[in-house]
Amino acid sequence: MQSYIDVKNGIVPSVCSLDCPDQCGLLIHKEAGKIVKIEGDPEHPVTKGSICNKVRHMAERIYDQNRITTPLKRIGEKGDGQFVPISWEEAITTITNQWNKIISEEGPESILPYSFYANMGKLSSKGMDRRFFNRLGSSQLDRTICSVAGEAGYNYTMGGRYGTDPEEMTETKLFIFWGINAVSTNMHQIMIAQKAKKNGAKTIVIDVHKNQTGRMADWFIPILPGTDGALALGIMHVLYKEKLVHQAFLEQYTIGHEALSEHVKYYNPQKVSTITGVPEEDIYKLARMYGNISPSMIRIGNGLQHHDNGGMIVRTITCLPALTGQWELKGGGAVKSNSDYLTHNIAALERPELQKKPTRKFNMNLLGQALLKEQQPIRSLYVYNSNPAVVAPDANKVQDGLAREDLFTVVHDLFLTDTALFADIVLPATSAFENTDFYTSFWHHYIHLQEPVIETYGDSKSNPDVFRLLAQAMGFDEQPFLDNDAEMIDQALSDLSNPHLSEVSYAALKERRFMKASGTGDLLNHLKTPSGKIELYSEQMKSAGLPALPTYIPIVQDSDYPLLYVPATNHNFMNTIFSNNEKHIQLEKAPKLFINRHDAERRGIEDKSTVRIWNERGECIFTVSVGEQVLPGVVVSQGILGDSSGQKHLVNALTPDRIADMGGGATFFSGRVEVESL
Ligand SMILES: Nc1nc2c(c(=O)[nH]1)N[C@H]1C(S)=C(S)[C@@H](COP(=O)(O)OP(=O)(O)OC[C@H]3O[C@@H](n4cnc5c(=O)[nH]c(N)nc54)[C@H](O)[C@@H]3O)O[C@H]1N2
Ligand SMILES: Nc1nc2c(c(=O)[nH]1)N[C@H]1C(S)=C(S)[C@@H](COP(=O)(O)OP(=O)(O)OC[C@H]3O[C@@H](n4cnc5c(=O)[nH]c(N)nc54)[C@H](O)[C@@H]3O)O[C@H]1N2
Ligand code: SF4
Ligand SMILES: [Mo]
Repeated sequence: MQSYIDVKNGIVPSVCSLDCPDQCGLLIHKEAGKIVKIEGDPEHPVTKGSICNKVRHMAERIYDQNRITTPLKRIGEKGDGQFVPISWEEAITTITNQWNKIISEEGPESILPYSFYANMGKLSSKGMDRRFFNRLGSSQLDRTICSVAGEAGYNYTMGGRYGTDPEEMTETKLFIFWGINAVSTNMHQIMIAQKAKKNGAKTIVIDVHKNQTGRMADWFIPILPGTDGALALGIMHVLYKEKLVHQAFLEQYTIGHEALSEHVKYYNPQKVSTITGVPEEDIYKLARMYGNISPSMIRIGNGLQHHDNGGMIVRTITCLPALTGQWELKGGGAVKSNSDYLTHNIAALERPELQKKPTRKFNMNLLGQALLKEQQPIRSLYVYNSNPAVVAPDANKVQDGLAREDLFTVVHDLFLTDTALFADIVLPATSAFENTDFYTSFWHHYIHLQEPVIETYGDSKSNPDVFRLLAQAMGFDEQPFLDNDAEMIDQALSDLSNPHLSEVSYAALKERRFMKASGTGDLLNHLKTPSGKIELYSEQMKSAGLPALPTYIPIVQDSDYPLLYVPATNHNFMNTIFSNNEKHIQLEKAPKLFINRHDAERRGIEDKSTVRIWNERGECIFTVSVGEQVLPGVVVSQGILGDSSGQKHLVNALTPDRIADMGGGATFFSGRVEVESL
């Protein structure tokens, strides 16, 4: 087969690498070897040729004049952005000399990798990098910033990240988008709901902000942050009381349904209304709709779990489809994540046996504390696939840590990000279009192969290639460091214990580009909970010191600041990706802070005026939007923004670095603030 790189003029297939559930099939149009246009692949069974605006304009990022093309060495103060180009040889030698010195003085655990899934490719995010740091004996990172709390809550109930197949949702009659801004973050889920609407399906959105997703709903239900668990319990109360539960399903497929029916008597709609801000009659109406319309599907979003009680919220909502027997129906159930249908051979890829002894592990949400407070200090940080100076909670603390003179920091990225400004050495990264890799969606059921479609940009290198160079320079001569990309994919897709990938192999993927997980329709007979049933009552949770039955636990009141602050993501950026690209900045326009009219009036704040928002951790300046988009007591902004544009927009300066109830998750949306007119 001809390599896609060799195609100078023409259209070649690809897949989107971004941290987005849709994982679209793409067609890349090339002229003279360069990308001139990106569109959706109409042959992709789920995404069917449509893609978001962000990626439609991806070429402007790939060829952005500010992209870094060579390794760089810092010559100014940390944070001020003065660098000079150096060779790869000098860069690798500088890094490994520093590391050898640190290891001899203070041991390998003084080195910490920091990464996330900005490039979702398995080789790019959990392959040669994991092999390298295992062998190095560095400290390990617990990658908790995104979805762990909710996944833990979902898994206690359902036994794994298994949910409804999006391709079956044409049958769905009721969609509940719960804590997800799907118009921006899962657009094909919206397209499926809109198609189902032609067959009479209804859409409900439950959110703290009437954003673009709330505005397209048949019914938008505003709720106070962190109270969704109580709403779900109120729905259960009505379902049991009005005999809208599916008794035969409960008996056959669940444990704890009797205990639950007693337990939810406490959560009557009157009480739940006081907690959630949802009117009592709306709680009845919602419960009756949920009890009477089938198949129904709950799309469980990330917004729910970025709270102190986020794991329990998701755990509680996850019980609902079982109460009405939705899992038996095509298009019924829920989706939090479908990742486990596509689990590959992780050990073959990451090689845990290369680690000679267990090392300390840091929760990535506590990076600021880790850099500033450790008894045995972290002396070197290696950042890739992530931009912690902006995305991590309590970001001022993180930036204070990054500014430490005695911290040797390496950042591998495509751009001089806010984090890279603090680096001693910056390494240029390839874009995903320049790499070989494989991708699995966490929403639909497909696995994709990516082969390079364009030449490497400048002197940039892929994540696996940089770790191969580092391994060689450190004298790691074991076979795992000699494997090439194709061999690594082959290993990751061989000896699979996951029956859903029984037909998938590197060879098959090379021929077909994407393949669907098989045998995914029989979830109820293969539940991986301890009891093999849907666990409405969970012994496992009890052993972990959590209530065994779904229970409403309020978020932590960490201060007396009067407003709850929810800084979620925006439409035109992907976390911080695109936030430095001119085209996307223009599309996104100026960020706003949404405040309720009552709260604005009490503070003398007028619509479109400039406000300061602050708490004990930091402050931001925003233009305000006054109205009814949020309930009293709540303020919302959109976008994970930084200050380097010269504006005070570092939203994570305000967010707490407390840890959620499950999985070590983040609590971005459980912080409190005050707002004043400037
Ligand atoms: N355009 C775009 N797409 C993206 C991203 C992006 O930055 N931009 N990021 C990607 C990533 S990494 C992820 S994890 C996903 C996240 O995408 P989503 O799953 O949509 O999650 P969030 O954007 O965190 O928040 C979703 C919604 O939760 C609401 N919310 C916050 N707290 C509560 C609450 O207590 N109750 C309720 N009911 N709602 C609440 C927020 O107002 C927001 O509308 O999107 C991915 N896709
Ligand atoms: N306030 C607030 N904060 C949040 C959130 C929120 O909703 N609100 N959401 C949280 C969530 S859910 C997430 S997932 C995190 C996301 O946090 P991150 O994953 O850190 O964010 P990104 O901005 O997606 O990516 C970071 C960097 O990776 C680089 N990159 C992309 N591809 C590659 C590659 O192949 N190699 C290398 N070396 N680098 C690459 C990009 O250029 C970018 O600068 O943010 C979290 N922070
Ligand atoms: S960011 Fe999401 S919607 Fe946009 S092209 Fe990538 S996978 Fe598709
Ligand atoms: Mo995320």
